[in-house]
Amino acid sequence: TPKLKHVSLFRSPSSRHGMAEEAKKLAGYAAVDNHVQNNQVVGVGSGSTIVYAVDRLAERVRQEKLNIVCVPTSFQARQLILQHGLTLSDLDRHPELDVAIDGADEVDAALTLIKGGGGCLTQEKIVAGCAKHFIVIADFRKDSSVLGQQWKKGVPIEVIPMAYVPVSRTIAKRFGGEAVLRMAISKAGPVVTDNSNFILDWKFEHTHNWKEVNIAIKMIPGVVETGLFVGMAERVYFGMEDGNVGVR
Ligand code: ABF
Repeated sequence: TPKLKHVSLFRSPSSRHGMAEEAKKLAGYAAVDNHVQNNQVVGVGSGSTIVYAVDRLAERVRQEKLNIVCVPTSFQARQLILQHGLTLSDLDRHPELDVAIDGADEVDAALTLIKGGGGCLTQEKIVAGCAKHFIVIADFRKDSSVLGQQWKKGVPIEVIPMAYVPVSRTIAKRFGGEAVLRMAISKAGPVVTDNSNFILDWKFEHTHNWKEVNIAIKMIPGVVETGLFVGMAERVYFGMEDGNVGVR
């Protein structure tokens, strides 16, 4: 049999993808090191960047014997907390959090965020809203002066399933662009959130007053939550391509 040539499934660490992974780690570690202390209740976000933050949190809990309680923002976050042997709680027992740490899809100059690319926006916003400090972690690809420059998939909006058509039509009519039902990768059906709802991705055509649009969209009957996080993030850590951490 001819010897198979070794083909790596992973891209080299010098690729943009490899750099982004390093950058996520830098951001996650910085947030945990700068904002988590003993005896705190910590909100745990969702996505791939938060995985590094939870790694670091678990490491510190072990090494420094910290007493930390974690509140998840999704099923994924819950699994991460359990897999790392951290203490799992919820908002019934811990409605006030010291800090919440989460990723984002895009961050603008005013710290307005688009979140929900992973579909967990509603629980993420609830947990962030219960935290004294909401800290965001991201790699350099999420850094933007104006929303829409980096993240091209639009603003995720969680909707009650029976309302997705009227909500989509209302958004397009009032704010322009189009709000498209997010389908599962298999295309067999729509993405269903942890709350058993659907997601519309609103592909906006131009920049808006995000504070006003966020409120206006939330008032449309059938909308559960938007992925616009306005005035919530206190600090954002960006892992940079050069190995540094940028803070905004
Ligand atoms: C969550 O995960 C989301 O709000 C956002 O959509 C996403 C960011 O994921 P990643 O860290 O993988 O880019 O925080």
